[in-house]
Amino acid sequence: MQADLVIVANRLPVDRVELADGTRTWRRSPGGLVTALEPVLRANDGVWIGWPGGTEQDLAPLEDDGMRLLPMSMTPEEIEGHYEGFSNATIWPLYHDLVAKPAFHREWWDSYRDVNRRFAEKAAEVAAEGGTVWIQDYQLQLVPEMLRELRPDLRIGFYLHIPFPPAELFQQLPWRRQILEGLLGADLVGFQLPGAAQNFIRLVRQRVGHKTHRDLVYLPDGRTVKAAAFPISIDAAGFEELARSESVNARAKEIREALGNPRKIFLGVDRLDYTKGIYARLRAFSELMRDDHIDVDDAVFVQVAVPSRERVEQYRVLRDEIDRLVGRINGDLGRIGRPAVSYLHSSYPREEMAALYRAADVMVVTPYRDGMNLVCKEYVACRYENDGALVLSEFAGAADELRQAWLVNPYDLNGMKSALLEAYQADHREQTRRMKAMRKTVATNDIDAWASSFLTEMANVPAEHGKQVRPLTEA
Ligand code: GDG
Repeated sequence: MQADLVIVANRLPVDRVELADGTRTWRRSPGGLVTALEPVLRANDGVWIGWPGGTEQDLAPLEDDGMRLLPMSMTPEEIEGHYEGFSNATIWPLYHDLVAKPAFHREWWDSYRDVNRRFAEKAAEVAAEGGTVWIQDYQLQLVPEMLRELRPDLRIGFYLHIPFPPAELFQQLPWRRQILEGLLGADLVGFQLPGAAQNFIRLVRQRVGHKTHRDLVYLPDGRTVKAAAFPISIDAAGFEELARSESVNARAKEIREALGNPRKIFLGVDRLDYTKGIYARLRAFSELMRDDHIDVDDAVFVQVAVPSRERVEQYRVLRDEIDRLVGRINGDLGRIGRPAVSYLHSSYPREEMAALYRAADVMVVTPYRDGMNLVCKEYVACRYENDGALVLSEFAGAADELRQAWLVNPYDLNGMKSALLEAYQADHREQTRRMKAMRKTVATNDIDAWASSFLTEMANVPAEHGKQVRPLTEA
């Protein structure tokens, strides 16, 4: 198998699942990334390398809807060391401004390096002469350098979906230099925001000692590496189409009825993650109820918390804390048939998500730190009648684009209460003014624009670093 375009990501766009009768099969896991990359992969006869979940070994390559997928297997030790350990208990909290304390373990690092090497070897095996390899996210930061050593003929791109921290935090990492050198194997390193690219450039200058100028790094061997921002987005048109469908609107009505037709519905949708600020937002909301600014007969807060990384200690602790808080809020403030918070620890199909977005009057997205946050963009895409209010944390990457949201500092509980109340009380004109502007932004900067801007930039990499891939999705 040889391919001109290779995507390397921790996860494949399909999961390995076991059916009730014990047989094993593949299930498509839909996401923005695959929606964006599928047409480009097809146009370039590309391949996607990634882990399908689970511990099954020696999985054969497969085709899904014309897309070629190459499953990488993981042992239980690798899942513990590389994935749950170094990726999610070291890098994740460190890169999210130490919202939780990162743990540093040498065995986790060893496992991270070994898994990165296996991914790099697989990419080196399948990339065609002069091909393009696009590596995704924080689990694979060493792959660019490892791959370049094996295949200097390739064009290599890397994209980080999460924030890249300032030097003051990054330098805590015992393996800081290896990570920077790992990333420098790429020709183009993409980030969500310009500030992250600047953090990276500054660290490379200070810690590795390379010459830099603006967004470029000059390596001793004559190669240059570019670091720039490519803010990710969603399939806006696809979401709007779903939101306009009769079935989704009927379901939205059903949801409102099931909640007792309250005047206003507040909504939060997040992976159950300590970066997302779920606890603080529920507290802010409950204080507004306690202080009689909002009546439990008038409003309800629906919080969807999608199970995530359940074997990592900090995530278990968080789940217990939220469980307790929701119990206390409803015990104190709820009435029979009228909870203050309707809490759902579960994941849902895309249609149900769209129905929730249609049903919600106030969308509350309050992470302490978030690379971008796609949920707020999905809400905006679904509000085709230009109504609804978005309360958004200043510390989500999306706040750079969605300036017309009610922006909040999630660490400031009183500030958050005022913003929630303002959004709750905003009249239709005010909502429309803000929503119209945000909808324009999301419709223009969609996921296709993101993928083609990255691949166009890759096509500008000097010819000695491989041949060009066709960047346009319709190519
Ligand atoms: C990382 C970065 C960055 C969630 N629950 C369900 C479901 N989802 C979908 C949402 C949304 C996506 O998952 C979540 O994306 P976010 O951006 O909100 O957050 P992370 O998972 O932390 O993503 C983040 C992103 O990567 C992309 O670069 O924006 O900053 O942390 O699309 O709709 N989808 C379905 N059922 C669920 O239960 N179908």
